Amino acid sequence: LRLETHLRRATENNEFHLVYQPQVDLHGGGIVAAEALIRWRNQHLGEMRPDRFIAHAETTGDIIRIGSWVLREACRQVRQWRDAGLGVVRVAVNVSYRQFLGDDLAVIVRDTLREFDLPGSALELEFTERVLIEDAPDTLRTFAELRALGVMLTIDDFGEGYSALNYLRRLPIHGLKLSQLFVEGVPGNKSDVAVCQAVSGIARSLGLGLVAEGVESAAQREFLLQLGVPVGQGFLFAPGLPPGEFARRLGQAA
Ligand code: G
Ligand code: G
Ligand code: G
Ligand code: MN
Ligand code: NA
Repeated sequence: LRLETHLRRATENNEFHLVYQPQVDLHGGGIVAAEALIRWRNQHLGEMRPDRFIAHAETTGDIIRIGSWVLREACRQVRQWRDAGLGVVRVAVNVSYRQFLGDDLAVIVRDTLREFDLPGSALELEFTERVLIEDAPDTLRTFAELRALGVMLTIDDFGEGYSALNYLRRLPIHGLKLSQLFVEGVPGNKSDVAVCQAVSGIARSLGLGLVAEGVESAAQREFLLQLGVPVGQGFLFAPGLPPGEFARRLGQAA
């Protein structure tokens, strides 16, 4: 069977699960949020990383169903963590551009928050830079509605694409994620240092939050701290963790 066929059946066959990668306060070391990352285990295809099927699912339209599952599962999980007294943790969910166009995202998000009796502040949505590039008519309205729900809105992998900085200024977002593409080279690579400084400057001057991705070494963490980046995510702290392991770490910090 082809990838498409397996992918179409994956949701009903319960083949997806989420892992949770901590976002860490670079000063104090505490966990401030978790990014939910999808994993697919299929008995014929084995373990499939998202970079092998998300783009595909965007083409076929399966991403609409998968994306709704991810949102619901992440909210179910954060409800459970809150009920267990593990603190007011927020979960960040990746939203693909196609999902953004497909349905009324704000309605889906509102209904899912209601279902699990969660405040909007329990959820963060990570959008790709495509929302800045493509001038979809409903973008501003949807962002405004999501923001009104109290949901945190961020631009993922910032700096990789051709970000329209003018448009960035008009979107009511809360933060940016500095792409690991540039974090990788600091503090040694001069042009990576320059891009990190520039993105940090953009975030500061627009009053946006900033999360550095792909933090793997103490030297990178030190550089980012010097730059004033508040939050980091990466293998230095933890990879994506099964929910039980993430909860264990939250519990230790509490
Ligand atoms: O092997 P890995 O570290 O990705 O597994 C993470 C956790 O996710 C494991 O504890 C396992 O119980 C759970 N898990 C693994 N595969 C699946 C799956 O296909 N579906 C669901 N619902 N959970 C899974
Ligand atoms: O977890 P990993 O580093 O393998 O993720 C690879 C890519 O897949 C990343 O760019 C990440 O944003 C994307 N990704 C992971 N989970 C999801 C998801 O639930 N939805 C979407 N749209 N993308 C995801
Ligand atoms: O694009 P997005 O930020 O959603 O993708 C997150 C991806 O980055 C996940 O696939 C995750 O496994 C990966 N990742 C997370 N931390 C690190 C890191 O420190 N180094 C590298 N190389 N990849 C990372
Ligand atoms: Mn992301
Ligand atoms: Na990213």
